[in-house]
Amino acid sequence: MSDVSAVKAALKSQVIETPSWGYGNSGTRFKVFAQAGVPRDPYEKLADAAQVHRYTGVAPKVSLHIPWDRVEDYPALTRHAQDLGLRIGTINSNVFQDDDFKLGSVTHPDPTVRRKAVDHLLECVDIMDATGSPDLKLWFSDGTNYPGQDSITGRQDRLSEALAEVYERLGEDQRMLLEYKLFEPAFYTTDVPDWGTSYAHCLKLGPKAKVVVDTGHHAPGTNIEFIVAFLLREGKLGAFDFNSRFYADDDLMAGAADPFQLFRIMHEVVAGGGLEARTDVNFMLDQCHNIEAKIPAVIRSVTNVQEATAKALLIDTDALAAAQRAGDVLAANGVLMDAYNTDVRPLLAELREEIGLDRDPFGAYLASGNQERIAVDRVGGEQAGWGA
Ligand code: AOS
Ligand code: ZN
Ligand code: ZN
Repeated sequence: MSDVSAVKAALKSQVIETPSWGYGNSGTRFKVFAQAGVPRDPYEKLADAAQVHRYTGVAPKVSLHIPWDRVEDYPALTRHAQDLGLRIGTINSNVFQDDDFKLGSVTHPDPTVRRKAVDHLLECVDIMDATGSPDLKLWFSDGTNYPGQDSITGRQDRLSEALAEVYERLGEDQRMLLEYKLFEPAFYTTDVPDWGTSYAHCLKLGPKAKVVVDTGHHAPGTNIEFIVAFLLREGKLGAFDFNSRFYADDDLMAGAADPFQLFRIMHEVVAGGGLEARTDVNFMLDQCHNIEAKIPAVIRSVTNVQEATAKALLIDTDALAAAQRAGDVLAANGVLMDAYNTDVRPLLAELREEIGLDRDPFGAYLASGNQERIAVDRVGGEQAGWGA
């Protein structure tokens, strides 16, 4: 696509969903560094997300996490979101922070523990009904640490049974997003370790079950864009959890470690129709900001995703197709690199101006005084949940 107005229209319609836990304190298992002004409850997390949306214009959805964002009154939380110009996005389930889940949740050998886990997932669907959330995200930390610890096949059977029960509970317009992760916290087997496992379960479940690609959840060197292209072609790419990694599941800002990879991913997204409403791909961030200021870090992540998207949209697809048909390897690669090497910041600045925003969301936020205000107003902000 090289028509600038079409590029801008596509960029304006892209929605990037931000995670509630990205606004709270977080850390590693070694230390959680508390920051001044972090939200004290889910209401304040939404207020921070509203700041990101206010300056970027493309982040009106917020992922919640249960129980970290558990409240008494979900309709009230939903109204609060609406008042801030937001909507509640994905509901993230948590079956990994309870002592009962030491040996697994939905794959646990004991049926009473499995029941508890499935009940939590069903509760998350109830919350979706109350908040109008379209997606339930499932990430299972389930797995084993030692050969022989449990039956790999038996655990797949239990997983399948649990997923089927939750799938049945989904409403007409609700989806289930199944995330995979190579390892951690389980170090020998993980029950949903890769896209193939997630895809196979989703395929069996039906059209409302889709795969989530968390960019930090692969072995080093994995070609993530291939996975993206494959899943999109099969109609099974439900969402991204964008973040950056240097080593494992680092959860650093999207586009910080390897902007070229993010561009390659977005190229496959654009080529496969993933920006079109019909494919319903949810562009979420899944990050924690351990040492950097949180709201500006989320703003930067959003603009990094936008920049990668803009570059992907600028690819001269006619020239690319011609070079590919002619078998001209260098020309084809050159077309891609031309787009990647384009400075899209002026285009994005122009686009923001067109919708009444500051050209520089990061600078405008820093100049707004919000950061200083929340540092004074909020005392005793809470931990996001990670490292808790
Ligand atoms: C865990 O490693 C995952 O990336 C999940 O997406 C997790 O559910 C999320 O970070 C919040 O719970
Ligand atoms: Zn994730
Ligand atoms: Zn992760």
